[in-house]
Amino acid sequence: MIRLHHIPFSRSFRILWLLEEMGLEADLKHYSITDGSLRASEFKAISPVGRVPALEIDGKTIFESGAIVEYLAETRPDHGLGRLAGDAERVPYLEWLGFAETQASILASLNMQHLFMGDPTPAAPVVLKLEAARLGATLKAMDRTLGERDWLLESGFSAADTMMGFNLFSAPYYVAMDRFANLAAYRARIEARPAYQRAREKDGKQEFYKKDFYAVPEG
Ligand SMILES: N[C@@H](CCC(=O)N[C@@H](CS)C(=O)NCC(=O)O)C(=O)O
Repeated sequence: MIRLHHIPFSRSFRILWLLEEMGLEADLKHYSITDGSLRASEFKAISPVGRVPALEIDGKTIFESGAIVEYLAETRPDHGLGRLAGDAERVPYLEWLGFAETQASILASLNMQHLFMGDPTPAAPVVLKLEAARLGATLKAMDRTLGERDWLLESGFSAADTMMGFNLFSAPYYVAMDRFANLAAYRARIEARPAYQRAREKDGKQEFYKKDFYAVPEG
């Protein structure tokens, strides 16, 4: 039995999508970011700071999406989605796995300030502006790469692309994407993948974003 601890539209979608790419069926255990379920002691025993994703598989429980992606790619090499030690693209593969979390940490900060902080702790416009600009810089770097190839790696689709299954879908809430034509084409290629489509059908309804775009407030 494989069980994915999951919140719709969050980083756990990366794993849901990768499992679909590998044809692995998982039981989904749903949480909400606001109802306290991530703070329950049973979940903290699985994920020490109460974050998703966590994956139960092969008699192990694994937290951290990058570690889960790498574990799945290494233990299921027949799918060819990892770039294992010795592969010519091992270094860019690892770079993109890490890059995804650099980018996601900016998104998490924007989510926290725009969506989850209440009135007693208003977000500083200058910080929001800086974070949106830093996010834009990461998107520009990706857009440049994707002008040269269809997927993050020259050799083709890999598990590194599934790490973007959170980032690329959250970023448009904070950064106008119309200046990133290559990213738009990349997103369309992602959305055309049957495994991605199956994962979205299983994902569930996102509960964070109430507007289409969160502009930097005046101040
Ligand atoms: N680096 C971790 C980050 C996990 C993470 O922060 N997940 C978010 C959802 S995208 C979460 O569970 N947040 C709950 C919280 O911050 O309380 C990973 O990639 O798995």
